[in-house]
Amino acid sequence: MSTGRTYYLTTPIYYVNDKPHIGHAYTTLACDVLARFKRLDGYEVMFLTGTDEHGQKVEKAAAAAGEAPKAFCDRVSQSFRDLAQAMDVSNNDFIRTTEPRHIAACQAIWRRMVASGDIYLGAYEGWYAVRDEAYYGEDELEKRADGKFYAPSGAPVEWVREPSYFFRLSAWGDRLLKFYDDHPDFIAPQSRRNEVVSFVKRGLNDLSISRTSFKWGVLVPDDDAHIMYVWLDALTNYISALGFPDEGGKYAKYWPADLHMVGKDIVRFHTVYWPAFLLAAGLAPPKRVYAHGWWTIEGQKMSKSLGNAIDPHSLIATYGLDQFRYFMVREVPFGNDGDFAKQALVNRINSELANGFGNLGLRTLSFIGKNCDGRVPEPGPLEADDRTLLAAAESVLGRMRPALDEQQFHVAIQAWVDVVNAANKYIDEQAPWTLRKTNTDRMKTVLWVLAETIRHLAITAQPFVPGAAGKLLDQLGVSEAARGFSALGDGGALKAGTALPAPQGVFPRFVDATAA
Ligand code: ME8
Repeated sequence: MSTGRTYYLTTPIYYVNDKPHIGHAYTTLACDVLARFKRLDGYEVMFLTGTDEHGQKVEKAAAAAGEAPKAFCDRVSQSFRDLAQAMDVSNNDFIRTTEPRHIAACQAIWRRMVASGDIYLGAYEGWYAVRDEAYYGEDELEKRADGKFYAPSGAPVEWVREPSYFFRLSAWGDRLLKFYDDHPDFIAPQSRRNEVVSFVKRGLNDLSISRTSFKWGVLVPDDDAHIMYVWLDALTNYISALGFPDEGGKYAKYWPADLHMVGKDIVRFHTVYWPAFLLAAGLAPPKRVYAHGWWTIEGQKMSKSLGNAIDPHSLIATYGLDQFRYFMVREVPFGNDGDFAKQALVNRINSELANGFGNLGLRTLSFIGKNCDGRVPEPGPLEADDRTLLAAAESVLGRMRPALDEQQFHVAIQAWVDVVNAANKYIDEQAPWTLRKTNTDRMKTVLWVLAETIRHLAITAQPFVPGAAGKLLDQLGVSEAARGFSALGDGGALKAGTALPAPQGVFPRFVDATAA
């Protein structure tokens, strides 16, 4: 089904200092929805995720765990891989920054920035936050009652003084501003774009891009007293996974990336440093960086000290994978911050999945099973209400596509929910249980219209709830080959007489067994 169109999207690579939680799950799931959507829409998709394994933060975490850094990274990186698998994530590759292919790419981009005159040797003296792996100016810091300084993120900072290579970021301000002007969609949402533009307009300092006071990183070419700053190392993952410095093959096919999906905490690294590094190296910047919002847990910030981080595996075990996936991208307008509350999850899955879509599928297919000999019924002439519902079902894709091209997951899902609701209203109004006694021809038409509507809803729901959507398509007798978006519309319509397997519910109502 290849159209020759490609789509490359990435998650951040996650630090292995800590085990994965729903914040990480969120970004990865959002990307998985897009990757699946684009594949169904005929694109060749490259979807990358992975782990960020170098730097002081990881080195300290390994020491605290009493493990050698590499063994520690192997173990924690595997837990991110396991989570992706448990969430049925369809990534095409998983990059680790300790892999030789990645180290080669880092050294190659470094050499190119040296060749362009953008790197020089000096000494860094200033504040550094290990938790953020970021440098801060004194004017950005807050002095607290304990007499210590803290970054705007709340991370403690320490004073660092050591020889360092610098990237001439100060020379890139005007070129970055021009790049943002020429590429109005580069940073989204708009609020983040405004923040970045005003940050760059205030003037940029040269950036320290190497460290000498610890060893856990990629060696600087021709000077192994230095290791590369972990953010230069980490950002390069997006091209090392494409085989850079080989600029043919996957690199030629997929770069520049269509989308780097990130949390709002790391927007500056992706929209200021990364395009500047790439431009300095003579490489194209990515097309778009989307910075989504931040989750809190039952109203509180997720934090190690509060111990309130939620393990996605336990949510999947309790509520089901499709239910968890759906909630994550449905609940909060994408781009905004959101609060994770179990009651909201239960309400959402019971109203839209169990009572909404699940019930529609089960009612219709059970009725067909009992009253049409378990075969797709033969429709008669369509009436206005039938045509209205079918037209709505056929229009879902056209409403989802522009919404997802702007990463507005909640808008795309709302378009789908509107049709689920319209179909449930139609079944109540047409009352096939009454037609069964009064007009079986009309009953068959109504059931066919419903089955055809469910086919559209299930095909378009695959990116969000792949398991349940697949089961419904099985129950409608739709072959694997007829599940792409090109099968939507009349061309792929269900054929009367097709034998259907016994129907089964795909979205049970969630009843809290522990509630009194
Ligand atoms: O920053 N709400 O890795 P990281 C929403 N290694 N998203 C959240 C979240 C929350 N409460 N907590 C984490 C790093 N995330 C670097 C990235 S990329 C070249 C290097 C998500 O393990 C969100 O996507 O700290 C955020 O940007 C990312 O996890 C940070 O993961």
